[in-house]
Amino acid sequence: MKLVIAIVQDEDSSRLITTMMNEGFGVTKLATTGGFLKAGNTTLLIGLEDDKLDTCVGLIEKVCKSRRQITTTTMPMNGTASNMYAPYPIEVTVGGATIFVMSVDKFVKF
Ligand code: 2BA
Repeated sequence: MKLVIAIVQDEDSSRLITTMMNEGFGVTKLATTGGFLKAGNTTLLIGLEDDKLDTCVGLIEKVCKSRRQITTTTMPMNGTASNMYAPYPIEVTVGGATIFVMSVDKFVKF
């Protein structure tokens, strides 16, 4: 058995959960926050049999789109005191999805 941990964008999460449920997967949704953008994203926990892994990853890939986002970082200002920083816009491409697959030693339900 495997546990899939999939970090996806909030915009894709409802459609992905509906798709996964319709295909018979069990899904738990966690509201999470990305460390870099410090913006909300969604983490899904999906427990499944090994032979369903490719189907699961394929569904995630089909539903989740990558998007560009502008964020601001700071850079040191030349010619000023060393503790002065200026805001600086950067563009990042946010997944798709970030997927971790873990082997499950034991699965128990009461
Ligand atoms: P965030 O950490 O908010 O990152 C959002 C996007 O910002 C990333 O998209 C990436 O394109 C960019 N980014 C992240 N760190 C960066 C850095 N140090 N410099 C420049 N750009 C950077 P994704 O790679 O698609 O990641 C989307 C979200 O997936 C992340 O949100 C984070 O919540 C999660 N994630 C990604 N890689 C992870 C990992 N190795 N472990 C745990 N969570 C991860």
